[in-house]
Amino acid sequence: MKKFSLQYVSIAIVIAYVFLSILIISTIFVLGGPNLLSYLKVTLVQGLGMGMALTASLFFFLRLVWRLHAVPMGVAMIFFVVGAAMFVSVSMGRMYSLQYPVFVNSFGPGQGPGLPLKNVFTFFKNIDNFEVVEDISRNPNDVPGSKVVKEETVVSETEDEYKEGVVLDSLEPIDMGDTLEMVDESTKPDNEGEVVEVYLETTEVLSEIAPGITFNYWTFNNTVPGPLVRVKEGDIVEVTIHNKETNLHHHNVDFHAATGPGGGGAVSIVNPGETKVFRFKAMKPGLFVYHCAVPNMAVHMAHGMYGLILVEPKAGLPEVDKEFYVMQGELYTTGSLGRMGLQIFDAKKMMDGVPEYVTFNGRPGGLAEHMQAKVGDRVRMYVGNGGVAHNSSFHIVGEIFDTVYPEASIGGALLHNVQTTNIPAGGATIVEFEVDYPGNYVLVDHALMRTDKGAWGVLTVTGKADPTIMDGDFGTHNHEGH
Ligand SMILES: [Cu+2]
Repeated sequence: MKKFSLQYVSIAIVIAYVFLSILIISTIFVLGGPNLLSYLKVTLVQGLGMGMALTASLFFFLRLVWRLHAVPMGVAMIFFVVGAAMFVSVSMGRMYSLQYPVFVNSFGPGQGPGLPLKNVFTFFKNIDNFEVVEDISRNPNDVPGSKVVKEETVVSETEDEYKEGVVLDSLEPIDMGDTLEMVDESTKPDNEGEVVEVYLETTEVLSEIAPGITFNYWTFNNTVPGPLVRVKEGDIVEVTIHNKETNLHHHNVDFHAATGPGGGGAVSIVNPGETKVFRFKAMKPGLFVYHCAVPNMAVHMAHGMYGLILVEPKAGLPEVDKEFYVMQGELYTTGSLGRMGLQIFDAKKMMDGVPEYVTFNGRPGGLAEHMQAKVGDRVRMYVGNGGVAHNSSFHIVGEIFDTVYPEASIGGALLHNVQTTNIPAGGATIVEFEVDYPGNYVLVDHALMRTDKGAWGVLTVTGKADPTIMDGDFGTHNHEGH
């Protein structure tokens, strides 16, 4: 009799496993069709394998308890399992709500970093509505020209033309609530800056971190980082922010170049499909980060929502031959480095500050083959750090920075002859150097294991080699060895 019932239990376990597997696969199919199945195939194989192993171990365990033929031994076994479960669950913390990952709590002012389970399902259900972006990486050559008119080329403007640029009352007034008293415009001196229009579209898209590894990036204008905005000191920056209709989250933008609540974040929160316009005056020169700042801020930044705004001083920056735009960032994925398939954002890893990927311009290899210069060129790089956890020890292998604008401060003391410069999370730097010798120069975060996580780029310099600068045999070194 006992033998029979054990067999029944074993069969029931196997049937339950098969039934559960079919249920999971059909749920995924119903939610997101064949596309979602294909994105999740690696996870499915792993999940089914784990299910098989658990089913078998449950089977073994039951057999073992049965074989002991002694009630006290059976009770002791059950005590062991329950005790172990109690110990493990307590050390993981309390589960607060249905979210992914399950055990992430927050003491921050806003919403915690875990993704509510319903958002995960909504994402799967809408997977076919998301735009697939072929290359998420912003081209580092994408640097707009300076708007500063240098002294010698200034053409005298008539007063009318001069004032035309400043049309402050052409827009709806910004609703600041009852608490703010606005300064009477007529009592202020004439604004001398131009109005510079900036269009930012917040998007949630699918793109590859590396071939076969897909991530749901959140961006400004479909690239990471968002566009480099270039204005000059005193300009009025008029930002139009549109949140794409297919998005699942609200977004906004906080400009570190702005002075006022939330750097504009307070007046730019947009729901999917919504558009808002706001203005700020670029009061201080420098290279500043902008980023999405709706709760949970770190979650939005860790999906790729950051970029840089350059506020040039009134006199402009010195002329250079080449300018590049680079921004470091981190990606926190549930799958470990190199794991194929669709990667879900991992809030626990973000809270712990352990990114799977560290990137220059959105993905590993994002800068590859994009940056070129000739021997003798003066090069300037605008380099930012979206973080969200780590400072960058920015360095170019084989170069020395002639000039560093530390922490991207313009108007303060400059540094000269610098090897590695620090870029805080949510900060930037400007480096300038002349390229003297042809070859490949690798950009790194000198916390060098991060190159293995994706943080590298190459500046290729062409031209004649001067043997007085470096001389030797470049042909025989075997790079395969260590
Ligand atoms: Cu956002």
